[in-house]
Amino acid sequence: MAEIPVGEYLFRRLKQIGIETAFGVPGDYELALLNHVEPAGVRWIGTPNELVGAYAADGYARLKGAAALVTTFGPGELSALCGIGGSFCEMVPVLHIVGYPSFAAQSSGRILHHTLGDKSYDHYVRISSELSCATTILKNPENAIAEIDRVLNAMMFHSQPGYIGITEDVVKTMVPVSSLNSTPIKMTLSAGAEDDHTLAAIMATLESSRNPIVIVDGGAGRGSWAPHANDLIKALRSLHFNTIMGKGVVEEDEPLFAGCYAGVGSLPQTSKAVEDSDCILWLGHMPSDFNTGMFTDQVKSSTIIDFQRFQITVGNKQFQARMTSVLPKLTEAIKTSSILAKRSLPEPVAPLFDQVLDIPSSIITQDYLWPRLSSFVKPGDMVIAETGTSQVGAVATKIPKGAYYWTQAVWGSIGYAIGGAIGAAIAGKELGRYKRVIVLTGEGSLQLTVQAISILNRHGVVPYLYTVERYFEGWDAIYNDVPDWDYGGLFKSFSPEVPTTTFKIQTAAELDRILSEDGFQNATSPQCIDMVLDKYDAPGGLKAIFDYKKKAARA
Ligand SMILES: Cc1ncc(C[n+]2csc(CCOP(=O)(O)OP(=O)(O)O)c2C)c(N)n1
Repeated sequence: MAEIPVGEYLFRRLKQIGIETAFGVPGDYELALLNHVEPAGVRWIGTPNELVGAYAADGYARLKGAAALVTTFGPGELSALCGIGGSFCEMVPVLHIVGYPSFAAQSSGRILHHTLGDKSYDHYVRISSELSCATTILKNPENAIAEIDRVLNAMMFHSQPGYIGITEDVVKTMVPVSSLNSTPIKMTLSAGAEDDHTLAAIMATLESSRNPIVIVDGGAGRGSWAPHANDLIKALRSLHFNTIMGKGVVEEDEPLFAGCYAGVGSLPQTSKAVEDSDCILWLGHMPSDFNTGMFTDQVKSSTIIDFQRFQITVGNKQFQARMTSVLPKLTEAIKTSSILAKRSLPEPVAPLFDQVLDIPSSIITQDYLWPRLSSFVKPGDMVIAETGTSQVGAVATKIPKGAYYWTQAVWGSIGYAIGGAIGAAIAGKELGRYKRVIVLTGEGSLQLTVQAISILNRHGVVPYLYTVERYFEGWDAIYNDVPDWDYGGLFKSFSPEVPTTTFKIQTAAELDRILSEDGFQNATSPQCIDMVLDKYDAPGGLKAIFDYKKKAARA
């Protein structure tokens, strides 16, 4: 009977579910495991630290459906946890694999490095259990395969991180190679118990509604249901919207796309159309602060049909139904409904993108910047917007069909964008679908994980746009000051072997010129735009939210 080591089994299992690259940082407890990465046909990409590795894994999983991060026991794994927390709350399946000291060492009664000095080895898995849908430490070679498969199945089922701790000795234990083929990891959700009842309830509500709309949000992950969202929208022929978190799931160059809904942070015509609707098909509804214009949304809950991964709520009735299986059935039911077929098309609502832009005479304004990027972003681009100004501003940047956009709207951890871009760049290449990587970030955020540039520079074109934002509080406070860095110098020194170009610009005319140049648009080496904006400026949506909040506080 042919056999392979458990370590190789693990990485070959990952390859079977589409993971072709593993990210991480080596450590001595993990080296025995890392020897099995390449023999399993998986590529290793080392990252400058574990936090960047976790962000990279998250970016990779968003495109490829799952990712792996490998760290060492204690300091290594704990350094990754901010990234894993983001993957947990935003429903991104990342497998966190941690190399543990051997059982012989653990039972020696000596104090080992990377422990808390108390000869105890289960503190860290307990911490990680709060951020994972399933955890295991492989202790017994007899059930190592079953445990690996249990965690992987849970990770794909819940679309959240899993954790596998693996000791240096178990890594080497031999297992039958045939186990790889006996029971495949389940990659899709089966139908829910009440899918048919749910469909009937949705259709009854839809057919009796006057002006149904669709809002595509991000609260239910994306991987499994997003491919069905465009079909639904095309069949229903209603106005459709996205949210800050859901931006990028469906095409924005459709005539019935009507903007991003974020409470008072939306365009007036967008919020009116949403708030006047009597039936909202809300895919992955996530009513979090950043996603609702700081809770300034004004939608009657009775109008919402709320689609989540494991349940759908119609009116006040919650069904045990699976969004993934209900959406395609709903599309078919809409196509064959004679009542819906009689409906005329709604009046389009302008989502802001198509305005003619006057170039401001001097400084780059936020009102100019974000819509101007629309004509720069092309099909085949990956665009990531950092938490903060970029995330809110990018609402006014059109994402065309064939481009991939995302942002971390709930977790909101600064420094994520540049790390997430690494994973996306690798995944985009593996998929053969994406080419340029566009990172929209602020300088405070960039400074948090700036070493990521050294990895990213090897993987495509990267404009960085940076701003300073102090709209929330403390307009002149020292805590809002960020040290001045020479980004061009950094960009070069992080990867001396790659030619890089940095533009330091202050005016809208300069920005317009650079974005229009063929050489910039089709660059084959990394590009960085280091951009100065007015200290007190902010995207229109952000201004509207904070003006509204200030007025409400005074009332
Ligand atoms: C890991 C982490 N630390 C701190 C914060 C709090 N925080 C939110 S925005 C921000 C400043 C970001 O600066 P910059 O990137 O320049 O933001 P921009 O002006 O572009 O909004 C900070 C520190 C956070 N969200 N995440």
